[in-house]
Amino acid sequence: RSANIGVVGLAVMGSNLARNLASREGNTVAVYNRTYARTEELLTEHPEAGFIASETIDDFVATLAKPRTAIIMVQAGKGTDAVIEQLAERFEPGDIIVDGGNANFNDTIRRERELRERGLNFVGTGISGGEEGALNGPSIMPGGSAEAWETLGPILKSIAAVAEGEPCVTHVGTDGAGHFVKMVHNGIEYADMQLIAEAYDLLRRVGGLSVEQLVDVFKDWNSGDLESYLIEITAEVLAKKDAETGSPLVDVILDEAGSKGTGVWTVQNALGLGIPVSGIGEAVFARAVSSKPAQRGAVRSTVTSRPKAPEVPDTFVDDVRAALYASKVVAYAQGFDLIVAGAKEYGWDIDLGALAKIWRAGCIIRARFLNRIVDAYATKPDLETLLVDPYFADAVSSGEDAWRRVVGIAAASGVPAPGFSSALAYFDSLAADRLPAALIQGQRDFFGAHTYKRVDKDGTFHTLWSDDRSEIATTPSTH
Ligand code: NBP
Repeated sequence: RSANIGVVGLAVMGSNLARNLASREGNTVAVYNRTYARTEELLTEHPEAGFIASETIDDFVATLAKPRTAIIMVQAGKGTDAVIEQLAERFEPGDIIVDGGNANFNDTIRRERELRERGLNFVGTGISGGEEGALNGPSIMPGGSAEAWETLGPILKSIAAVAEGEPCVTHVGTDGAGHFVKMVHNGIEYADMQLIAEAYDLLRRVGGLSVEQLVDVFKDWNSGDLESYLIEITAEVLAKKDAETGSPLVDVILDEAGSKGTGVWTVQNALGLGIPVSGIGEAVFARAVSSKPAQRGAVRSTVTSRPKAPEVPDTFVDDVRAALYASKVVAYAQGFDLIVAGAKEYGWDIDLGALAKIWRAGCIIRARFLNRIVDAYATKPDLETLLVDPYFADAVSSGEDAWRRVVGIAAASGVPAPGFSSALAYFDSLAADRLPAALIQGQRDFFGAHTYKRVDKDGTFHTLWSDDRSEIATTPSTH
């Protein structure tokens, strides 16, 4: 008996992915884990899967039919490098090594190049959906060569989530493209979660809603434009009572948010590429602020009075919903801008509409909203920003007054809403006739002779600030 696909790494993600593969018609799955006890556990618990298990990597490789195809699901970083090397030493030209872990796309670019030089196919693939997704259908974002996609595509299609009849997997682009978009996916997830958290906080602390009422609000929102996995689980988390105290669980969870790094990577790369992903940035920073108990305690004890919450309009719940929606549009617009910039920088041909399609199911940011993004790019593939797509432009402008009211109320009541307010500032920056960047250019010219351009003629100019303050042209006008 031989296997058409193998899985290396049988912790929670790998064993669930292996079970998912085994449950699909036509797949025979080989499995291997460094520590054999884990393999035995999987075999005992899931005899129905018909796994071909191996105790050694040599035996594992020997059970794979050619071209050999193995998916690695081990800890990102050194563990992944170690397993890649073990497989590469045993694989032959044309075989395919897939890394389904949360690799940094720069590592994926390097690994792909090194393995290509050895005649092997390497496919770094983003897999989203957590444990549940791995088992029942994740959203899958593979990079790598078109040749590898030919073999791997049908296998991945067989296990992916399905949205409106289509499997949530597409060949995103070459080498690191898959892991790059998975990184941005996670960044958008951070922004989305932060915005939902701000909506909750404002409605509770300023709007005076109880946690029980908030459960209903989020359930209601989940039946409209905001319908999404994250809104749905928000209602579930809020509805959960702590068994020990009887309080809502959210009130006994320590308010310090952790992270595993993909949000930070997204922002670091955006900074390098000059893309303002302020929504994702604020979300990463908000988690960082929350995790500074000493600073928070010090400031809390210094601040003697907090603003009194202002009166809120009767429409406050709807206002917050509109602010959330508009801010979410901004966060996604920024995330897609980053993907466009990454594609240009690294030479990937990424179909943004196809990407929005594969995020409609299986992954953490799955949402009804993504259909609108699919439509936007179908109408205009080279859209300057999602904000100018007619549907989104209308959604933002119809919620604009409410968005401004909410940001104003948040500031007046001392409830932090960095996601809502920075999204509004970003929108206002893009919409402004003139920006104070003109003054910044003047300052830069003053202290560093960095020059400036003029609105009324071509060329580059400098004012002789430390001389007679006359203006000189530093490059000849093109006229
Ligand atoms: P972990 O990230 O906890 O990794 C545990 C696995 O890595 C075990 O199989 C372990 O083998 C293996 N491993 C390690 Br650690 N070092 C190794 C080495 N040097 N050589 C061989 N194997 C090694 O597992 P996970 O949570 O299932 O995640 C797997 C991958 O999927 C990660 O890259 C993760 O970032 C990614 N991911 C996770 C999620 C999620 O929701 N958890 C979602 C999406 C993606 P052992 O049993 O012998 O120790």
